[in-house]
Amino acid sequence: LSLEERLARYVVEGSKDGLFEDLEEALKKYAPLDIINGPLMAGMDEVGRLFNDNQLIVAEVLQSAEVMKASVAFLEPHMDKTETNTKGKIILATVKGDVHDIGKNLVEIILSNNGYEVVNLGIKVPPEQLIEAARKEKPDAIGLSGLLVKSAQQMVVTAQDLKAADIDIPLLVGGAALSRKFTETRIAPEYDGPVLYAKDAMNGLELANRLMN
Ligand code: B1M
Repeated sequence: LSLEERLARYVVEGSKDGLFEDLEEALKKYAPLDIINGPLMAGMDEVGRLFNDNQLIVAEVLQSAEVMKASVAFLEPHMDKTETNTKGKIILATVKGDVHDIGKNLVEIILSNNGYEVVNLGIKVPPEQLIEAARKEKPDAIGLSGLLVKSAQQMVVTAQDLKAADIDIPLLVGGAALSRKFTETRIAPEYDGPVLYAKDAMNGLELANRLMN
């Protein structure tokens, strides 16, 4: 197998045997984020496919998630960083009912490496907790992540609840179940402030930068 294929394999098989040596090798050829978005994500997509076909069980998908998390943690120190932490403050959360957090945590790494102060509220975060955090932290934006189809609907509810609490700071939304169209036609109309759809973590950073200017 090529290096790229081996990296995807570790994720699919949920195995760390040789993983870090191969990540070290990959760093000689690729930027850390390209390793994540390339072979590691290809592995995760394969996991999603196998799971969908009932060829993997949840426990196995969890092992794959462990490999992905360990890889991101290994690559993180090699990512570009700015020294300042003054661009703005962003609250991040995976919405109520959803436990998927690898994408959200990647967004956290990228934002905090690029000058943002991030308050990560974790997973299954109900609107009330977001409202409380928004009042306490006074962030410049709120970032919501969700991967399940029902999470897209949960984002609509979250936007309604935030609006009812008189919160109108920009919302940044992302995750596999969302699209730009859903964001513009279903979430944005329920909210008073801007609502922006990020297709990946890098795009999330670009949008945050645009918001702060
Ligand atoms: Co689950 N899961 N899962 N899962 N899981 C999916 C999402 C699924 C598509 C798999 C499938 O069936 N093909 C499917 C959803 C179906 C649907 O609703 N349409 C699914 C399901 C069904 C489930 C359960 C219901 C399974 C069950 O229990 N029967 C259950 C749900 C539990 C719950 O949430 N209540 C479940 C559980 C799990 C695990 C716990 C085992 C594990 C998660 C572990 C963890 O996150 N700590 C897991 C995993 C790993 C997946 C897949 C395989 C991979 C997700 C992932 O981490 N991708 C996933 C299939 C897939 O996506 N291919 C699947 C890598 C990550 C880097 O990408 O999170 O998409 P992602 O983030 C991207 C972008 O989306 C974006 O940036 C990132 C890239 O740069 N992004 C943002 C995300 N958030 C953003 C926020 C932003 C900006 C960008 O700004 C704020």
